[in-house]
Formats: sequence, C-alpha cells, structure tokens
Amino acid sequence: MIQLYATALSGNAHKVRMALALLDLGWEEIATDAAARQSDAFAAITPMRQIPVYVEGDRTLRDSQAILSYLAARHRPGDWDGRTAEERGEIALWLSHAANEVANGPATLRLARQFGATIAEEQAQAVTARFLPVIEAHLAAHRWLVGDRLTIADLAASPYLALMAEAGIDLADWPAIGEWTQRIAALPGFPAMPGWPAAEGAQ
Ligand SMILES: N[C@@H](CCC(=O)N[C@@H](CS)C(=O)NCC(=O)O)C(=O)O
Repeated sequence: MIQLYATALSGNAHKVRMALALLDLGWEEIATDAAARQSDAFAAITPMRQIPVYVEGDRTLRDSQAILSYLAARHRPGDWDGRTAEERGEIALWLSHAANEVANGPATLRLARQFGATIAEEQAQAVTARFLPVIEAHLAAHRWLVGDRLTIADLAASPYLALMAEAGIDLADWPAIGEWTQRIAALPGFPAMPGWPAAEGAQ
C-alpha cells in the first residue's frame, strides 16, 4: 500500500494526492503536522523533514516534483511526462517554475496570510508580479500547460495558483489561470482541496 505523508492544507502534498487519485491508485495518508515533522521518526524518513513524502514498499521519495515525475514514468509514460523531446523540455520548465516562482511567490504569500509565517514580503510580491503575467498569457493561448492534455506540469503548477485567494490575490484578475484551475478541478476523480474553487461549468 502506498503511503503519503501529508497534511490537508499543503499544496505540495495535494500535487501528489491529485496524481494518485487521477491514476486511481489506492493510498494511505499519514497526517504529518509541524510537530510530527520535527520528530526523529520523520527525520529518519526524510532528512529534509518536509512533506510530501511517498513510500511504497522499500522505496521512499520526497519532493512533489520528483514524486510526480516518478508516478508519470511508472503509470503514464510518454503521456503525463511528455510525448516528444520538446514536450519533455516544456514540462521540465513548468516543474522548475512550480519549485521556484510558484513556491517563492504565491505559495510564500499564502504561508504568511494563512499560517502567520514571517516572510520576505517584498521579494515574494516581486516574484509573483513577474511570474503571474507569464503563465496567464500562456494559459490564455493554451488549455493545458504542455500539449493538448493534462501532464504533470499542470499538477505541479496548479495548487498554489488555485489557492491564490488565500495569498491575498484576486483570482478574478487572472481569468485564464482561474479557468485552468477549474478545468483541473473538473477532471473525473479530482480530489477536493479546501480553498480550491469548485469547478463551475469548466471547459
Ligand atoms: N520542494 C518541496 C517543498 C516541500 C515543502 O515546502 N513542504 C512544506 C509543506 S507544503 C513543509 O514541509 N514545510 C515544513 C518545513 O519546510 O519545515 C516539494 O515540492 O515537495
């Protein structure tokens, strides 16, 4: 049985939860709050003491982008991880944006607004202001980040953008991003996440 160390409100954990649900794989969730992440038991599972962590038998993998890449290679090879060299390059680009601009921009602003974290506010605002117009323009011209279908690029980049209201950003100002997050939420098997706007007639 797959085990996923996670919390309900972690966007990084939700990336993996979405993949597991859309792949229709069974998994057990191990709630790992801030206190649990400081335990020696958790440090033995991951030296980074961060969620998500994916465990399957004797295989342990951390980092949401890495876990998505593994799940795609294992269960949707040549589809979720790209059909061509060009697609694979584009997917790597959006995984990188997910781990950099999305994490250091909207996700960091949400950490402060939602969980009271101390952040470098000006820097997070600047990263956000640089990145959002880039992905908005891309999604105004494309239904999915890469190719004509869902890939792990969409799974990696979407949670913290869907949750932007919790970061103090009005999703109405970013209509193409909003429609894309609703399109993802309308996928059969999509697991709900608190704060992710429900799909309303998404196309
Ligand atoms: N690059 C990692 C980042 C994971 C991460 O930042 N996880 C957060 C929860 S969303 C965490 O565990 N934070 C606690 C900490 O950093 O000590 C990933 O994409 O999985």
